[in-house]
Amino acid sequence: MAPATTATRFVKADPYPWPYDGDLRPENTALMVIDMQTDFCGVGGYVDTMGYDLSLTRAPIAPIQAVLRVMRAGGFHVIHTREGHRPDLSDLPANKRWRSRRIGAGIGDPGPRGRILVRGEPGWEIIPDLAPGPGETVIDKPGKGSFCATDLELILRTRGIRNLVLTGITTDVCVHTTMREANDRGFECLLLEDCAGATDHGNHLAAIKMVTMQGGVFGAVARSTAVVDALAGRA
Ligand code: C5J
Repeated sequence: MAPATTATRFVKADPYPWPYDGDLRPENTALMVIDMQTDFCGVGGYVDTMGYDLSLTRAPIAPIQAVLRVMRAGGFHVIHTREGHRPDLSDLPANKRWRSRRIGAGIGDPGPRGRILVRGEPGWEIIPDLAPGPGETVIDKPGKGSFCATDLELILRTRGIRNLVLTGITTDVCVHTTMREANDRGFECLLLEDCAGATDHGNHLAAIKMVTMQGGVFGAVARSTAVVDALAGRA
């Protein structure tokens, strides 16, 4: 619950004003920017090599920039993630590599932006438009979820972060997996629909809808402007 002396603050969201108890403060809330890497939204990266439409995974860049601006200015925590594997591929499951090779974009194999989804390669870098700022946390993850085989939960608990505003790509894979993992751990999650994108627009829409079922089974969904308005006191 919000401390007795603190006014409540909500973001206009579906299916409930978020967060559930109005305890929205810079101290307890983080913006998560998931996998905005060249491999997922840049020319010559993993998604491009698979032949998917980059405009879908690039669409969230400008809305994320707007949310980053207001949340940075408000003193909120910002956490970036990067999906990628060790150069020796010791953390790459054989089935994940096999599946990626089937579609012509083998993880660990050379591509136009270096070895696909390998840490330290140009394609693995976060795009310059959304580069992490000084002091912002960067989580390197070998899987789709941001909690699997990372220290993310330890960092969140240590800093007293309870609310997560989720953005990034792809909506139906890494963003959704992270939201589900976070929700099961008791974090209060908000997915910003225009700040996320998938390699298939139907999957993006389905992933958004899934969140809103059962009274908000994984949390709530809002648009970036709702966060901007709430933080400006216009909600
Ligand atoms: C995928 C991700 N789609 N960041 N990764 O393989 O969603």
